[in-house]
Amino acid sequence: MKISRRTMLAGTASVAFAGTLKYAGAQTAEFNYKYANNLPVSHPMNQRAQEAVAKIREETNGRVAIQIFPNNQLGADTDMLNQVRTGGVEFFTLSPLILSTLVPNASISGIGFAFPNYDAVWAAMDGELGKYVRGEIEKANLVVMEKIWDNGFRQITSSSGPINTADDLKGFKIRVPVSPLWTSMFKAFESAPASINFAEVYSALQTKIVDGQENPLAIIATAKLYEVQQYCSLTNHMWDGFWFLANKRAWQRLPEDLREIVARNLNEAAVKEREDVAKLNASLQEELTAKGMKFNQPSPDSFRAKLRDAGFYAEWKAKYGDEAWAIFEKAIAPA
Ligand code: X2X
Repeated sequence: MKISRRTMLAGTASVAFAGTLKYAGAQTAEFNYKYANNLPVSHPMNQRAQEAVAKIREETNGRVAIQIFPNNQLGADTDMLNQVRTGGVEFFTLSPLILSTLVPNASISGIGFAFPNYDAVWAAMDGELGKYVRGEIEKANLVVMEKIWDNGFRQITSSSGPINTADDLKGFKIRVPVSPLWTSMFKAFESAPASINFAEVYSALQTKIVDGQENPLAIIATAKLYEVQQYCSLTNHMWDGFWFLANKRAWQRLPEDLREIVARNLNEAAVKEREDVAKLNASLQEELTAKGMKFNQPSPDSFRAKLRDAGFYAEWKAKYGDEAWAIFEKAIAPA
């Protein structure tokens, strides 16, 4: 590739905008696509995406250039979902639960306490349950990559004290992402959930609009939520991931051979990212403790009982319908 002064300058400007993500010379590529997401640059999702984007550029001989816009630079999740639908951005990663604002049954993988561990998660999401959800996403005219990326098992943080049992969640002012399933779950716990996009979470915690939030350790660490939250309760109350979505027209503009290169590299990156996040979640408790967080490990029993007694599972079974629920139950059945 010939590097002109113009491409060099364009590259420099992009670097300044995208934090530490490298980006070189969009002008020379045939397909200049944007990938937007809500996570800090240091999160494994952005690190592995950056590797994938470099490989895609190389393997397509520079024909496909994907620029990453991390950290809500192009808007909050609900805005970015609109953008990927209209083509304002070509790629976007989103939690299945937030995606359910467009594809109602996409949230089924986030039902409380569904998966006992990662083996069960990947068997389901790389298997029939994931296939079912991807079918639903495609019906909404979005393209979705086969491998879902990991967000992780979610833990509750607070500035007011540890959560030991379901009773401690009563009246608790907690931020939840914008999704009916999240709101419903914390209403079942009799908390006071507030729907807030991730773009606003740090400031909502800092200004005490809410007392707590829930996220996997990798996000608590990379988004520096430990600066504004003192307690972390390892509730593991749900698993969450990120579907890698593409705008359909933009995807179809790519010739078949380029689509194969893009999809293969993104899916390979997803599998590596899963390993990174699992490792991080195993090591981060120590690191976050050193930063001043206080951890506790509650038993899941009172939380599960509360959800059951509140009719949470029955309500969502009725909402998803018998077909989806049957696939879900099969996917979470002990092997
Ligand atoms: O918004 C959140 O909490 C996050 C970052 O975990 C999601 O994308 C669902």
